[in-house]
Amino acid sequence: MMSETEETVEQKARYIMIGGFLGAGKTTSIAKMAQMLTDQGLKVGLITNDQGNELVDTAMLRSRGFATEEIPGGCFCCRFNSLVDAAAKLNEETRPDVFIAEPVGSCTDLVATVTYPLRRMYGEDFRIAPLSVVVDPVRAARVFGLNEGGRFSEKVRYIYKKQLEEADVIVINKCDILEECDIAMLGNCLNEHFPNARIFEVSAREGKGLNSWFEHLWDTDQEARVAMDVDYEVYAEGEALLGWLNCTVQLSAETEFDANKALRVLCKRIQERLAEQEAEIAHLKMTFSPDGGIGDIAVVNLVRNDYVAELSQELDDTVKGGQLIINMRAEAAPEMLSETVEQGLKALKDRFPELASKVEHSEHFRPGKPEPTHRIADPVA
Ligand SMILES: Nc1nc2c(ncn2[C@@H]2O[C@H](COP(=O)(O)OP(=O)(O)OP(=O)(O)O)[C@@H](O)[C@H]2O)c(=O)[nH]1
Ligand SMILES: [Mg+2]
Repeated sequence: MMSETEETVEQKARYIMIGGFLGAGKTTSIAKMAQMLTDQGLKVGLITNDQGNELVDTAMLRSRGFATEEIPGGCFCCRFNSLVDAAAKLNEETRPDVFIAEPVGSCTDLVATVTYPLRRMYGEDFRIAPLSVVVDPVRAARVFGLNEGGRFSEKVRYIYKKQLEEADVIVINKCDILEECDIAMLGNCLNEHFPNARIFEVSAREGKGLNSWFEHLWDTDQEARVAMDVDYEVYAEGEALLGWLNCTVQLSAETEFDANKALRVLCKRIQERLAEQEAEIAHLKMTFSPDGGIGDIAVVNLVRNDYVAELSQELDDTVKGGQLIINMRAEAAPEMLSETVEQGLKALKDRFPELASKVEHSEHFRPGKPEPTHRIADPVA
């Protein structure tokens, strides 16, 4: 994969940004890419980003041993200087050959607000790869009207389509859950709508199709062209329709309990309540880190109302306590998300009467209007 000359790699670190809507598989893809590069002897530095604090993605990537910096409390475009600081911090610690950054899943206009400013101000330090936008094929088929099913409202779909419009590379992920003919239909549809994007079909989880995508990101620099127009009023309204909740809870018990099962119970109750409220889930993700653990954590995800929550990482042993992190994004009032978590914790108590839960941090909100630090629409002007 590494066709770069060693000299170039030494001089400039590669900056790879993997975008895409909430729950599409960005973190899963980044973990695979980071592992592949590490296996090849390269040093990676990962940067996660979210509107809230206490991030599941950071916990997940760190648990796998990758140097990871997070930018909480706002998106890359609005916290551009923090992105540069995060890269500098990683540089001090590990001097990465490659930075891989995951922007917030409801963010768009990343080319004009992140990569072009990076190129102009820090072009000496970074070589910028094409922007990838990862899609969940079931979600995408619904957004483009190919299939029925739970959908977001129009302004959220505006963001979804804008993300794809600026993509240099569109990655149809989770091909393991679709028939080939469905993948081909979605591929044709995306190709019709976004003819300039290169399309890859992959399964990040199963590691299928990743090599050619990763090689493309390694071998190609992002092409300079005029960035797309974005209506920031519609973008802001779409962002605000998505309720955001992040919280951290300490769980403890006198006797050992099965944390995998506890996560399932909690997730199921939250899912039921959101379905009752007809609130479409974008992504509910939770981690449980055992007290005194040495890295192993349990992770549960849910990316649609009509889907089965999945434990993407499990703990092998029972535990007596640990830290639960909940990150939830859904098209719903943030207050409702907060009540839903309270009810979920109550359901957990009913199921595990000996379990005590203490909420240590909790925030719920609608993201504010994006106000990028920089916006460069034409990189050569
Ligand atoms: N079946 C299948 N599931 C996948 C694949 N890649 C990711 N997933 C699952 O999709 C869910 C979301 O994956 P993440 O990688 O957390 O998605 P994300 O885009 O980083 O989500 P946000 O950070 O919340 O925007 C998890 O349950 C993953 O296990 C895949 O190739 N196949
Ligand atoms: Mg993620």
